[in-house]
Amino acid sequence: MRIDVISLFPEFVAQCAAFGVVGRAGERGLLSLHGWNPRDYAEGNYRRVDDRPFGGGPGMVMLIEPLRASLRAARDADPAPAKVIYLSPQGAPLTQAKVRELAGRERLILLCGRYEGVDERLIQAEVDEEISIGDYVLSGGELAAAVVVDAVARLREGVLNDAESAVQDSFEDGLLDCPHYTRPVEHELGPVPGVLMSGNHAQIARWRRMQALGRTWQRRPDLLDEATLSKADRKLLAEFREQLAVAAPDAGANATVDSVAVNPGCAQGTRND
Ligand code: 4FV
Repeated sequence: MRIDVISLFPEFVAQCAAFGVVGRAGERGLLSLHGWNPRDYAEGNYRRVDDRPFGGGPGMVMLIEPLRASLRAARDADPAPAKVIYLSPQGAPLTQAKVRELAGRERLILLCGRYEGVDERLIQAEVDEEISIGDYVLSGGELAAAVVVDAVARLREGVLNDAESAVQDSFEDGLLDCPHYTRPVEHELGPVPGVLMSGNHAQIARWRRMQALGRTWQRRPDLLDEATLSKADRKLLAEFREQLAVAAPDAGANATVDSVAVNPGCAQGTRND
């Protein structure tokens, strides 16, 4: 996969993508990242890339031509067609589903704004899609571009080794992830849920699914409305809620009863007994 980044600080995204599985993907040629700086295409001895907003108001706006020229150079750098994504708070929220869609493409061009943003005429003429990583204002689109590069790269074939890809990531099926435990089994902070030490993989999968459903219900009910739950899922969620009601009768949905308490068969039994 090839990703071109249009940015006044192209090394920013390159640095972010130089570590861990994404860094390894680059070394193994599974991902090629290329930066293009609009200032390299700016005219005049000041090489302006921004100017004051028409209509007045604070801040500056990025000029059309330096961006257009750097976009053209990025497009011409590889014959494969590229989807141009502009990262901005006005974009559609980035979701795992969108990440999966983008990971299916051979080329992306990520346009990073700075200042107040980019001249709207450039967006209308050159941008295929606007994406936001969240309802807050960053000082530049680079961090958002780095998020896209990381989330997309890890879904590319061969980037995650089996162990890594086996992990059922959050949101893969629209639910939050279940809790995770590792050594030591006993710790002053509490035991590991017994079911995880049982070796009974069916029971473990059931427990993890119940936890994913329960935590999504507790923390992100909006996701539950989106998710398609099977009959078995609804039964598991009902069981989670019953156990929660037993474990913390007066605590209601937002009870942060740790998963041990809502799990019969916990090594030490429930903390509340
Ligand atoms: C942003 C976001 C974001 C807005 C003005 C860059 C900044 C500045 N991008 N998701 N949230 N961009 O805050 O993607 O130009």
